Amino acid sequence: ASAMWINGIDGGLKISSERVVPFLSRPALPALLLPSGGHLFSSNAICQAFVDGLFCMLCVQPALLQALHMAVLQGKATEASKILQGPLSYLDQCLSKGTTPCLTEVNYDICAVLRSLALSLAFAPPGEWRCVQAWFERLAGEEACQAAVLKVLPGKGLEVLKPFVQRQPAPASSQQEMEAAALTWSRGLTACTEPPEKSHPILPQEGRRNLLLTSALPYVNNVPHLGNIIGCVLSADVFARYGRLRGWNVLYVCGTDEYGTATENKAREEGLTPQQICDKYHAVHAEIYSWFQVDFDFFGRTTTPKQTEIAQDIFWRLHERGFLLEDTVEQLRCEGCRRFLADRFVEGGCPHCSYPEARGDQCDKCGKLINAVELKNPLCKVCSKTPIIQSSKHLFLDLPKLESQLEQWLDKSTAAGDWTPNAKQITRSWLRDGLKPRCITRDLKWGTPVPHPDFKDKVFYVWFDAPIGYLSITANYTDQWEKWWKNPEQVELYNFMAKDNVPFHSVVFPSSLLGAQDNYTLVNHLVATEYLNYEDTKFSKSRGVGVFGDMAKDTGVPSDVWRFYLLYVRPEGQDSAFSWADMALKNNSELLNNLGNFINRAGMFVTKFFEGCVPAMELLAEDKTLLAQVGWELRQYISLMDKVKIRDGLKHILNISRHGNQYIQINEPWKKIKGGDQDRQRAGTVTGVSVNIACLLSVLLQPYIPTTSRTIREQLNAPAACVSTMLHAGGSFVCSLPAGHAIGTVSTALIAFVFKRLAGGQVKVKVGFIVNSHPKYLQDE
Ligand code: B3M
Ligand code: ZN
Repeated sequence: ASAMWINGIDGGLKISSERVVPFLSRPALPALLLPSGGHLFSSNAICQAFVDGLFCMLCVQPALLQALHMAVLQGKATEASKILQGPLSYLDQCLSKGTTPCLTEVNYDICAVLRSLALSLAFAPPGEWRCVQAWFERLAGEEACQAAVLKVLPGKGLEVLKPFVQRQPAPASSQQEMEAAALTWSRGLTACTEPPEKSHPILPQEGRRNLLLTSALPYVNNVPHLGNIIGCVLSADVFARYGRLRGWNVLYVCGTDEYGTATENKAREEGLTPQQICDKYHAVHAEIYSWFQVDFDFFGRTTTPKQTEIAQDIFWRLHERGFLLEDTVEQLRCEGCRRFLADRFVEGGCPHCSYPEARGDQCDKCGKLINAVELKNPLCKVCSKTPIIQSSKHLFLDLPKLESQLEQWLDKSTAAGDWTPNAKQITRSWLRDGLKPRCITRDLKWGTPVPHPDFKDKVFYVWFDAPIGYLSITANYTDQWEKWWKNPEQVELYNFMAKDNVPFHSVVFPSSLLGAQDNYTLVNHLVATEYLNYEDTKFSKSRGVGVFGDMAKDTGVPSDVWRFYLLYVRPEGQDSAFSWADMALKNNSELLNNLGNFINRAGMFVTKFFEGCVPAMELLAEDKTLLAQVGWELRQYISLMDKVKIRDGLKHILNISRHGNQYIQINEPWKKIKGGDQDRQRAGTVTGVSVNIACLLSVLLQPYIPTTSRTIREQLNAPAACVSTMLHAGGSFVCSLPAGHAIGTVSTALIAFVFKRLAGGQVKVKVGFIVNSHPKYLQDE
């Protein structure tokens, strides 16, 4: 076979006849160049890649998956074709009206070819769905498509999809599953109680899952940008909210990280004392997070007497147990400023990657830790003089002595807990390089004082001190803080952070706690995000690039919309980017056209056609299939969210409303309501099922967009127990708004506020950005 090269352009897969695979000397195999730059050689892998694209792009995706399951694995082609009947005639309609740009504009996109091929080969009886057929024929006529199809499906037809279909969870299609879904649905809310009100102080409870959540403590020298917000506080907030819905006993603490040279630098810049800077920026952070609806149980700070008490206690315990070493170190000292240049008081070339603006403790470019005297051409951050080297006595945490204990604990924690892959990998590479003693003292004034008489004028290094902040902040929340922090048997600890904070949380801080030997609760689940970029570049405070917390608020775009978009692009598993145009697009296509549209329609039908009361529902097979599909998406959502896959979880919520929209579109209740008795009853069932799905959606959306979620439930007049039933008790989709239930006033402006603003064509954002809103997505509003 001759080789072909399939290139990824604009995310679509296109074919070219070039025989180029850079590192393949004998281009004898078909190869697929992935958008990531990698290649796939095995034909199975290639089919898999195509089929993935096929499935995600297809608007009749759920039904097709189900049909493929039947046709490919069970050999039931006729039944399979019945399943596709509804969605395909809908697709046909859309094509005939030309209302699906995603389908008509794909041209000879390879996925579309395979998709239509699959449809036509297996299911389309001659003469039916003429537009679908014509569409397929037009695409299939393209030479490039024919070549691709021949290579990928060498005379095997649908069989080639077998390995793929087998790996998919069985879609709820069988009679049994439909009936089971209908039975669950019919149980309603009867068995469930309302979720308990939060009462402070929240303490671990016997017999419950007790989750202690922290997000990295933001430095107090700046205004957080969107990357900071999604990286820790917002991610932890979503998980905390989800956990509470699940009925777990959750405590979420955070606070500002106030010591360290970063604060002192900022104080000098602004002509304030470090304490004044802390007070000012603590308030700024608290206000921004509150605007973003981050629901901390307690938001504290590190400059408190409790911090001194607990840090010094841990220090003495380490000292008594022989885990601290004394050593004389060479340090940079600025003679102009008459002080030692620790950490952020000095900048120079990184000894590892040569990045010219590395700090005295860590390089922002390569992330490696640095010993300040190793910097190339170091300069004092204040007066820009070249410092001299002078020695001083310091204390070190003896990491080599703690290493084997640490490794034992790490093996257990990473095996049993949900550590993100980047957290495991960063930790492994630290251990592979071998641990060295780490200096925990500094010649500074602004910090927790070192209590040892020989080190009177020193303070603790901020990274020794800061994680102890989690404990002291909890101690400022409740005197019974030890029930959380010295209780590993009952408590599970989740640490949320961006990946550059990983080694301090997985190696250094656990070593301190292990060495202090006081039965501390150590991290069970370390959840680290990748980086969020800003458009095509990095967020940068110094260059003024990016969106900062206070600006987000000034744009007039509601907090829920910011949350939705940030969570939709959460850098989960890989770096991602914030983009204004994409935010407008995702809001319009997902929040408005998909979610908002569905929920509004469901509610409006009840109001307009049924005087505001949920109509009687008489479930047919088609309705039960939908219940089963929604149940399946709900279970996916739960299993992903349990593993803190927040972005992936959101995709399943959106799938549910896509199913719902399709269901309404196919059944056309606005027409049936004008028909005879049977039609009117059908309109009632479809409306009743839809408004119940809307209620379910409001529950699933609560962790992401809490205000909208609450508004939906208020408008539907939904019973409080729907929250606990649909998540907490095993996650089942039940009828929570039974026939006769009176809903409130459903306003069309449910989540449309922002989109109206965006719909004008442009949004002028105060901070100087102009956003195009792609108005074509709004035409059918
Ligand atoms: N303040 C670093 C940061 O904001 C640091 C985190 C401390 S977590 C205990 O990225
Ligand atoms: Zn200086």
